[in-house]
Amino acid sequence: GPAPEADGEARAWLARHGATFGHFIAGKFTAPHAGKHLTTIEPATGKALARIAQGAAADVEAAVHAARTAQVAWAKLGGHGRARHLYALARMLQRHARLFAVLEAIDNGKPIRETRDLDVPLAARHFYYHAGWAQLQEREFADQVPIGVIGQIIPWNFPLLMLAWKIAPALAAGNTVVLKPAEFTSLTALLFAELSAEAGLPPGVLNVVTGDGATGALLVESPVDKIAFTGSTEVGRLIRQTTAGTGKSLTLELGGKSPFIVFDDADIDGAVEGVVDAIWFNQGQVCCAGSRLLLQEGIAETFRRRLIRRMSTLRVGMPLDKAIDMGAVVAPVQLERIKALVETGVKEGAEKYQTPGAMPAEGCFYPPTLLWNVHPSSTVATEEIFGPVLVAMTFRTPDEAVMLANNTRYGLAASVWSETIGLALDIAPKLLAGVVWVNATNLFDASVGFGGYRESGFGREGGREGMVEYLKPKAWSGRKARPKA
Ligand code: TXE
Repeated sequence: GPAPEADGEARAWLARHGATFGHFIAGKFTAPHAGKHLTTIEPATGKALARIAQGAAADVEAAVHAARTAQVAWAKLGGHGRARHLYALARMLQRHARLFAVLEAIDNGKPIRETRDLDVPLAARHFYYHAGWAQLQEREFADQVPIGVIGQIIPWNFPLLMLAWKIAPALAAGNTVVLKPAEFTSLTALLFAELSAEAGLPPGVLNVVTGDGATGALLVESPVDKIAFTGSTEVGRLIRQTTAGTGKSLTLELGGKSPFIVFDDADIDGAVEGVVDAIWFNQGQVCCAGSRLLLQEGIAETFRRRLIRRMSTLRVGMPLDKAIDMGAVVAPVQLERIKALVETGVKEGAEKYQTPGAMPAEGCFYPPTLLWNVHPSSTVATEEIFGPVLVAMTFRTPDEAVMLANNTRYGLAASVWSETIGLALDIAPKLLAGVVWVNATNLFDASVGFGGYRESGFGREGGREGMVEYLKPKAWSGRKARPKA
């Protein structure tokens, strides 16, 4: 196979910082006020990778202050001025694409092929796209003003891409940001912040405060004007409670248990490839992963056989190996969670199939897994597993498919597979999901609003609707001044 991607530049960057990082506040690295750090590991080896600062109240306060100070000038710069900065950030990402892709793979455990071909280019695309909105802002959003200072909390599954989804629209609209990356995966955010300063972004426009959930909670309680959160439904609920009655705006992008529905007349091989992408992309750590496979009875057996055959060709291995299909899951705690849920599934009566190939001995590896014959009300059919585990059920009629698909507290995404366009068009509107893909899965674009229904949250990211989340309407009227007597 091809040689593994070289990691020299990423290791050199870590070494230059002594593998120890402060917060990034007002344009520079700042040692944490209380002097506390957390150690992050490399999921593929289990070895210590870096020390990140554990943000305390004084750190959050300093970051919010820096963002507040910078916001007036950033808004005054106007749409055209901000667009120049967003273009510069997009070009910076492209210039350092390799470094970002390698660092992300090392820090998160995901395959280099994915960070190189998806995470980094999609992040760059997000900045280019939102530079366009900044250009149009005065005209397209004439009666709207920026919200102010935004606190943004992101998860570990797409660290750099979620950073882009959060900060590109916020900055385009004239807000400034305090970003709290996930404690497992803060490195690409720190690299981004450092390089954004080199690319000329004014100090205080983007601040990064690292730390665990306690730091996130401090940011939620700080005097920001809005919180934008992506993460677990449980933490989302907490944040909604904390912000209630404070006047802070809020958007939440939470968990999912998205259905992947295959009808008897579907292109079976196409749908099998779709499943691979839906649940084994990014080790299944995708909020909109097609994690519930709903098969119409007539093809269920054929589908099972072809899927298991396809699973046997999937390779699990080291993230920097360009020939692998799946890398490591993000952390030991997530690995244990996945193992426990699969055991529960088996206890509840499911048949378990796993990819038989060898896996690296150390690190957080888990094989592609299929749980067959799962009962719709069982734990594994209802709980988000957030790992490479697919659960399968069957249905007889289209109505039954819709009922099963909607039998969840979530509503992020859904995927429908059929060669009968009339059937697909009949089903799609009945699915309670923010996005429905037909004969496709995991299609993302900066120009399309992404977000959930029900307990998957509210608010949209991307598109015009995503810009609106970072603006507030301002009615503006008055009378002509009287001529002086
Ligand atoms: O998420 P958390 P965890 C789901 C998925 C996964 C489970 C647990 O099912 O198995 O959540 O993951 C910060 N106030 N998703 O525990 O805790 C935290 O530091 C403010 C789905 O890692 O929600 C991190 O930056 N912030 C999901 C971010 O919230 C708090 C992506 C997300 O971590 C906080 C991630 C608090 N009280 C997990 N507690 C998706 N929808 O994509 C934690 N945080």
